[in-house]
Amino acid sequence: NVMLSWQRTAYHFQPEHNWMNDPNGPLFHKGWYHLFYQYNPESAVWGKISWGHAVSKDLIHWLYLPFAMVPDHWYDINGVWTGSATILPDGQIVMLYTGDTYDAVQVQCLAYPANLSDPLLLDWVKYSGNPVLVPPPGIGVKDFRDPTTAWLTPDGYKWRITIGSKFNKTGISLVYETVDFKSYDMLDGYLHAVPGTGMWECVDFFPVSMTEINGLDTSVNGPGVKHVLKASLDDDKNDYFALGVYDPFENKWIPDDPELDVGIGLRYDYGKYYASKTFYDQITQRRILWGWIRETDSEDDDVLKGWASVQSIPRTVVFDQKTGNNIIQWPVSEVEELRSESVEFDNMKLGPGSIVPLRADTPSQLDIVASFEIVKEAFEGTVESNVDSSYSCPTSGGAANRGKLGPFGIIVLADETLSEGTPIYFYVTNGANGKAETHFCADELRSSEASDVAKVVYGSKVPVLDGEKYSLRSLVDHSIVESFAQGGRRVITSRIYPTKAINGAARVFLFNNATGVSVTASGKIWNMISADIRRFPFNQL
Ligand code: DQQ
Repeated sequence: NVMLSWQRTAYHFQPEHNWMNDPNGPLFHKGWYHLFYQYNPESAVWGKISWGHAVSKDLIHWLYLPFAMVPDHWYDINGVWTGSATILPDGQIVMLYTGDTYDAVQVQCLAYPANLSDPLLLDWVKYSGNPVLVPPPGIGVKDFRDPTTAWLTPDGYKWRITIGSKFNKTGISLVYETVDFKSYDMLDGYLHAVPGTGMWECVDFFPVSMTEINGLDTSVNGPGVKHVLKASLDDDKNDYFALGVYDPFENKWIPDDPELDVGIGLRYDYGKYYASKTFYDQITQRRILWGWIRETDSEDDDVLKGWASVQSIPRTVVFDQKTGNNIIQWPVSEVEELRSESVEFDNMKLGPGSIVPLRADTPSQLDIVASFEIVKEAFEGTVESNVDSSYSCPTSGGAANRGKLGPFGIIVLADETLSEGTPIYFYVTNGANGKAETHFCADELRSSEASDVAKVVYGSKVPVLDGEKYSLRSLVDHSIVESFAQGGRRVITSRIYPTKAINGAARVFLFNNATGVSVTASGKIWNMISADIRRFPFNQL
């Protein structure tokens, strides 16, 4: 449908047609990054899922390959669901995934590449003894899915995986041990359980270094290492994580802060982002995160436009050494290959209520970095105008709601008259204890003149440390805006549907809608060229 074609992204990964959901089994092999993904070849809505497959040299330009796996056995005939890759020390690749059986039971299955010397890993073999795991007693047959990448036990010989489930309303992660990935023992207890969080989908479990900036292989543990446990909550469709310590002898992961436990504490992303999965890139020593950006329009519109969903720009994940209780997510540096001409702004003064247009040649494809400062004295005597220490982005009314110290930020994918636009901004309040608190928000209330799309305000509090400016980065790509605050301490992905602010008609602005302070803005805005994403040229080989 030509009418909706501008919504297609220029440098985010998406298939040519039809429905995509979770990223699956990401890995690096013989010079290529591999991305598999939940894909319905039949239509633009979820259905009988196959594994789509694409490869890239740089995580940005992609070549579509034939499906890696399709539903063709009794144990996955209703869908080849989400799974993860493990690269063994001898270079073998093991893929574990969930099969939805002919009678809708969730089972775990093993697959491996037919030919490891093929850099494209075109052919996948399903193990003849599949399924390798069925739901254990006491676990619902529809509550047992999405095996993780395996990690080695301290003896260096056995492997473990975890699989999300639930018991009544408690979200749990079951742990299995194996030597050959064909037969498994279930360990007693759970890796972790959190009451009230419901079914845990797409659990991810990986170490982060507290002292180094590189990522860690999934099996690393020891002093100076924390473990991230992530669950995708089926009940509210968000990815929650927590930092903690993994004790492999007790088979337990303990959160650092029980009040920030999995499912009740921090999220990877405060916008539309789900079913994410990391992998360890052994070449560049990065832990890289993929996530599914869901649609927020109607299924009818998805069918009309012929496709649904996009993958996020892959992000590196590291421990936030400065706060000690966060992670830092940042777009992989390869995305910067797409930066072309730029415009800089330096110490631009924005008085209360000001809006300043920025020049851009490709205003729907941008990489924007901006930092803001407000005068320190402004924090004093603000209590009356910011009494609302309970400010929160989602209930705030958005960027039109003025306070003494905010909002200020950028407006992207706006049209000339600002009848459409998506403000990404900071809003500073005096917290209950008299200390300043900063909120990072993305306001979709006027992101589209279409009527049947979600229009909400996303966001959360973000720690701003002494000496830090308010800083943001937004990757703008037609109908996706991925925004990072404070160097990646908070992330908000917006899936929006502009009807006027499209292609060259889009505009970008700096704004300060605070009533009581001026802010100064500095930054840079790059036009982004399109990524090359197309079918693998087999006919040219
Ligand atoms: N999507 C897959 C499941 C997973 C869910 C099915 C999460 O394996 O739990 O398409 O989006």
